[in-house]
Amino acid sequence: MPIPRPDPQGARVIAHVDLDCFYVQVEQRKQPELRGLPTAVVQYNSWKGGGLIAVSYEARKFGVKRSMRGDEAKMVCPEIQLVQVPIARDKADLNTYRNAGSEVVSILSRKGRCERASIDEVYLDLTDAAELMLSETPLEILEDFDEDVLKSHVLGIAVDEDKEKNVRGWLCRSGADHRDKLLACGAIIVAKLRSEVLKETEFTCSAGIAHNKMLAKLASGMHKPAQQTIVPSSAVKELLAYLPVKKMKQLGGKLGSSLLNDLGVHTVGDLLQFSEEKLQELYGINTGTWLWNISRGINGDEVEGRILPKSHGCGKTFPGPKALKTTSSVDHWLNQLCEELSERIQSDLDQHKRVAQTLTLHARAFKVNDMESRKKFPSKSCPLRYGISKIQEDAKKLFDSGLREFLGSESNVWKVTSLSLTASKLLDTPLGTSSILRFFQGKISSSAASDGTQKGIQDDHPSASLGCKGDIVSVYNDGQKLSVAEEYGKGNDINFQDTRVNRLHSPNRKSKEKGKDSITRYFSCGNSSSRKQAFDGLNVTNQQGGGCEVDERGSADDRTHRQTDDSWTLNAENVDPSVIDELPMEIQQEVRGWLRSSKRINSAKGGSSIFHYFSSINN
Ligand code: TTP
Repeated sequence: MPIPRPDPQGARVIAHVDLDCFYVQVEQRKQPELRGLPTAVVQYNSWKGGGLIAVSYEARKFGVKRSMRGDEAKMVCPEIQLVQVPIARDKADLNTYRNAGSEVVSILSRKGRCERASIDEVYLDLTDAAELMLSETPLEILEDFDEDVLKSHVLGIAVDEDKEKNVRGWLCRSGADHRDKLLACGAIIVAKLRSEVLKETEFTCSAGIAHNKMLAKLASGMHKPAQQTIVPSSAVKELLAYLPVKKMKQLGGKLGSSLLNDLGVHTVGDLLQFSEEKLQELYGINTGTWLWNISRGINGDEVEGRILPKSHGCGKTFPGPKALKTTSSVDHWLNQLCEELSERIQSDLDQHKRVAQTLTLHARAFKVNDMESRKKFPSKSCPLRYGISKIQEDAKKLFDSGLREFLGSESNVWKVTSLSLTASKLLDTPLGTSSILRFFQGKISSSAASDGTQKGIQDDHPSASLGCKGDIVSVYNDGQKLSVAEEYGKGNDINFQDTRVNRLHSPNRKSKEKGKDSITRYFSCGNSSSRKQAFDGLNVTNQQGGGCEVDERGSADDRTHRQTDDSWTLNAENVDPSVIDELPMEIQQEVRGWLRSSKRINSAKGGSSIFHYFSSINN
């Protein structure tokens, strides 16, 4: 559901930068002899020459489109160069494209807050940089404009033969208001960034410069390739008056259809005839206000300051005769996907110290004897455990659980047409704590998933306590864009509600919610045996020489703590503080809390029991 945010006080300068025919440019950089030639990147399958996923602007002139297959493209443009996407593990390998996108992001982030919105799209908040430029250089006296700035398209100004002169006039006109002056500075900064991108990466990109994200995004696609478009406030009304509703982000689906069919609204500007109250009455308070806002070009969404992906995903589709019909074929592909996912989350952990918390499986399937059935294969989530074999084990359990639910009591023959896995809820780990965080994940997971039961597996829909919206996967027919769209949160449709993991990691949560928060809540949930199980891995060793060891060893076999019946003895005096210092801050606070209580109990009774401590919290 769209969330209405009023434009903040004070003008902002926001840019949306989008690389041109991105995969083609990456392939042309690898093979420079392809530059300037009509080129397309094709999906790896060989049916009718493979599906086109990116088309160069030279090929577009011949009428080549992304929806075509290679053979069809050759018919409309015989000289087209078809390049295959790289393949790894029998599926498309997008790493080259991801890395190329990261090169661009690192350049664009030089001038302001930067949000990586997809594999090839970035939002920039250039407000501070523009204000600074304006305070240092009055635009009226500027003479030396970069050629790229003068080629900008400024919506609303006359486009006659001397366009560059008009643009120059707009950029440095003396009567301009502050908002327009900021946009002019934004345009100068963006043109410079684009030329740096070209020089350093050889990629061209296009950009929109406006006062908010929504308008910047609309503008970046208006003039492509290698151009930029500026949206002054005075041009917004006309821009929206002609903008078909379906072109607006979040109006492509049911909401847009309802506007069209139920209200006869064809363009975003048509919405202006409805009062806010009327729109709220028809579509609810939030959506109503959001519609009222967008029809006036109001959008207060912040540029998020995120240059790393929100999640990692990989998927594969099995169209037509390729549909998977046996559990062994599903297992085979899940194993491949898990290997890729594991590699990617491990590299994220190594490079960026981020730990993924949630594993989600999405699938598409149908019942062979019940083709009419509209029932969807439910998406399933569970806490993510690191290590290929653990991810594989959990992914299979998620699939089995989904399949059971999908089939219900019927023993139907099924076919799976797409599989995808997502690792989400990527949290930063303070330096040195990754092993401990992984330990916590491992424990949550093992108590949830590896005991052979369905514990810990969650339906993946908004009402579930863990996971993301069931409809986040918009599977492109090649299964490729799926992962990247998801990764960078394209479309704002990832809505995680991972309450359990938040309890462990969110520093903002009050840690004393009647004594049942974060670790203690986790440990104290369930019956005493699950509490015991949860605590097993924490390997609290009451060593002879003193010291409390907290490490990853957690299996029942290598337990080194002393256990008597259902209690663990802990001598708080002997706890090595450096071990606690390794924990994330919020967990440190809690562990220190335990120890304080433990000391109090110790001094009162001459001994303590963590297990009893947890029991007392629970009671
Ligand atoms: P887009 O930005 O949608 O398109 P583009 O960069 O190819 O072309 P344009 O200049 O019009 O922006 O997608 C970025 C890349 O994502 C694209 O080069 C290939 C990939 N992609 C897919 O693999 N499958 C898809 O269905 C789409 C839409 C894109």
